[in-house]
Amino acid sequence: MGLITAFLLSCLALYCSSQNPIRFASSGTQFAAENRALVNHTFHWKTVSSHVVCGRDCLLDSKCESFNYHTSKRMCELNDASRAYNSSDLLKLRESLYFDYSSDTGLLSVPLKDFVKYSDCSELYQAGYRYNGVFTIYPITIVKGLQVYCDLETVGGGWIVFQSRQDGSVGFNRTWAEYQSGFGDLHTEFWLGNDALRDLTSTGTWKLRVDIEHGQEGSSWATYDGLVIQGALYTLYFDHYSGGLAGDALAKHKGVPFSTYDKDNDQHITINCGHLFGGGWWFTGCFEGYLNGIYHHTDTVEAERGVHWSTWKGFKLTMKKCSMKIQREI
Ligand SMILES: [Ca+2]
Repeated sequence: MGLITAFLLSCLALYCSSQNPIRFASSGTQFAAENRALVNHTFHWKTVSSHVVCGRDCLLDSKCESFNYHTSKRMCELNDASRAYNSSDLLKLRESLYFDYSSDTGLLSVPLKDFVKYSDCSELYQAGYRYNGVFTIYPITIVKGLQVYCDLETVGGGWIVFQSRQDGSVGFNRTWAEYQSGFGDLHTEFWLGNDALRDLTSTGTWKLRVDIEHGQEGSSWATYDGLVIQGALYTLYFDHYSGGLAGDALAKHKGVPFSTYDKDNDQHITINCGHLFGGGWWFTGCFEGYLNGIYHHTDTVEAERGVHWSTWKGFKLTMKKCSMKIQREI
């Protein structure tokens, strides 16, 4: 254990002054090629906090000759071979680092400008990306690029996630301006932003998928075809509910503008729904489905006071996890 700590500390000390390469005291130096990964030779993988930890694990395993570290997924892959005799297995892969013990490995780094600019997550999926993570996409309507969380693992691959609740770590009772520009952490809980949603759905045809998970009661989903978020009030439009077992809890929200506690566009004359239910949404008077509500760690709540999809589990069971995502229809 002391030995491992010594390895790690010496490594971290050097890492502070130089990101590349990683040097382990008296045990060799690992050289990195950026945006590269060796495929077909992985014998062990796990999530770790950094590529330095991955390097240590490789060093301590006599079978390990090289490793990949996927930065967005924090995934460490140990390989039982290196690129030396397997050059065709060394792929270009954005947001991945490939390390081995050859000092010229760094020459194989691929600059970001050499990558295709993908316009959405389904293009990433088609290009072979299979791990969920944060990517920059370049939609026609957002030329400067947009950082998004791509769901590349759910069936039908390649979804731009625009809403995520996982553990209640981010509050969703926010202002109109915050819902406009987005808030939270793309790696955990967030709202991507109404401006981005409107820009994205202003061209092409989009599918919406809603994933909900209660814990005790299991999980479900719903899909909609022809999603558009439109106009100054980010009005919700879609063609129709197209699948899933969760039921159509957005039926009454079709054609309804967005509201927050500081901008009441809802259909209830006397109540400010955003204020009463603590979150922004396409409130009618007030909701059938509502995934931006107050997060609770309990299984049930006072009716309507949590995160609900009423057509699945009514207004008392509050969701533990949920996400909303869009995909360009081919
Ligand atoms: Ca009102």
